[in-house]
Amino acid sequence: MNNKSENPAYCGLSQAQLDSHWMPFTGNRQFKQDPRLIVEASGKYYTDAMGRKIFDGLSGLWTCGAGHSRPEITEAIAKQAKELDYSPAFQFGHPKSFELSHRITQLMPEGLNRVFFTGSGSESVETALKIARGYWRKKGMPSKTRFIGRAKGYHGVNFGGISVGGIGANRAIYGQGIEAGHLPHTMLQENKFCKGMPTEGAYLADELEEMVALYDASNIAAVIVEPLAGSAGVIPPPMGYLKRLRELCTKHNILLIFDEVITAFGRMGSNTGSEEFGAVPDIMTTAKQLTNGVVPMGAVIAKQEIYDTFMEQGGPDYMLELPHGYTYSAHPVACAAALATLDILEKEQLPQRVKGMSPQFQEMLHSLKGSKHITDIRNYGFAGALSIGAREGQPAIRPYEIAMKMWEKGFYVRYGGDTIQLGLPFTTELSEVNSLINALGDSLNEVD
Ligand code: PXG
Repeated sequence: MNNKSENPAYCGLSQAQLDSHWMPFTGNRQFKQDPRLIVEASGKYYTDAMGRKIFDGLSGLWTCGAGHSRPEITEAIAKQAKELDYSPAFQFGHPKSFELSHRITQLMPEGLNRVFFTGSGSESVETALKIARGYWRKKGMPSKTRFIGRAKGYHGVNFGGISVGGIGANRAIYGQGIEAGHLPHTMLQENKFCKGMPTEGAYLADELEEMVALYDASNIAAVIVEPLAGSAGVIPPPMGYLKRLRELCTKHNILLIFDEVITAFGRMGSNTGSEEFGAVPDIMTTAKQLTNGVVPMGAVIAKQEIYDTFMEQGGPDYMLELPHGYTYSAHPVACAAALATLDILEKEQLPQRVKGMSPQFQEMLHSLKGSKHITDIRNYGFAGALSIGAREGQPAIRPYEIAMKMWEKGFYVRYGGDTIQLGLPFTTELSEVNSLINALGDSLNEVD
């Protein structure tokens, strides 16, 4: 069919309409020649423009673990929009944000009990970095401004986030960021095909001592890491690594920030990665699963001592203690979506379900070892990734080709860099894992 507007794959869109949207993290030129349009979602499945059902193998973008179009959430949103569609975020409040913040603190490791709302993961990261710098000023240590991130880390796309982030392609064209150093990543050769947490690599946390020797702790505000690195391709922490980082941060009086935008609210089989891996940060960043992806929202959770420091050093009561916030911080509709999401996670015991089923997911995923092109497999909870060997001269093309084969077979998986990533919906059945893994095996074979 030559006329695009008559081709059902285009949903009646003209080329001009397609061209007008500059899509995020997308090969725009390629997409607009052959768009992959999704028109509906329900439970664990999408419907594409051609009416095909497609299994959601990444829960949206790690967002929709409880499944799509949950009536509990959509009804809560509709009710909230009718009752109070928006309320000013600054100097006024609405009851649901307080209900939600208190609810979130109950899911947090002990001591993290002050919640600041944002509109996304990137905003959560910027907020956490600003709180960290502001905190040291309030403490009378204004030289503590540098951040330490980690190679392969992903902390969103704002300037602070890409500066502490360790994915070169996301930084390369943007020039100078903020002062940051980077710990080495933890993907060791000897940990290839490791199931769950690798045993080797805790010593890599000791590199922080080198950074302290180089920059001096008096100049370092915080260390920020993902407990499990998501975007770089599901890199679980080596056993003992996060505890060691915690000890070193405490020893040197450096704040520890866990970026749990992917790991919080169930995906690891616990409420948080912190709980699952047994190390407690000073500040945690979250987003994504908080509202099941239905309305944009993030939350930054800080230790009370950090909050108290801002309050004590805040001057007269009418003064702002933290000159920071977003028009959409604690948006009432987002709060309603989050409360309904947390109800579902709790009622259906979804983190526990993930924990119970993750050994089977692990075994099925690792059954792909030995398949064509696979150079590594990693997993934890309901997160998994395959590393794909590069075709000579065309480094990133094979994961794309594999993901497109999967799409043709009725499975959405994420491709990026040299990886294929899986983030199963929390309600996935074993039979669905089985079909997904079989389709992956076939797709790997079909690609040169
Ligand atoms: N921190 C972490 C750890 C993330 O994973 C962000 C911050 C930024 O969140 P926002 O809401 O600003 O996008 C993220 C986002 C992938 C993938 O394929 C991961 C993310 C986003 C899109 C795709 O792994 N993570």
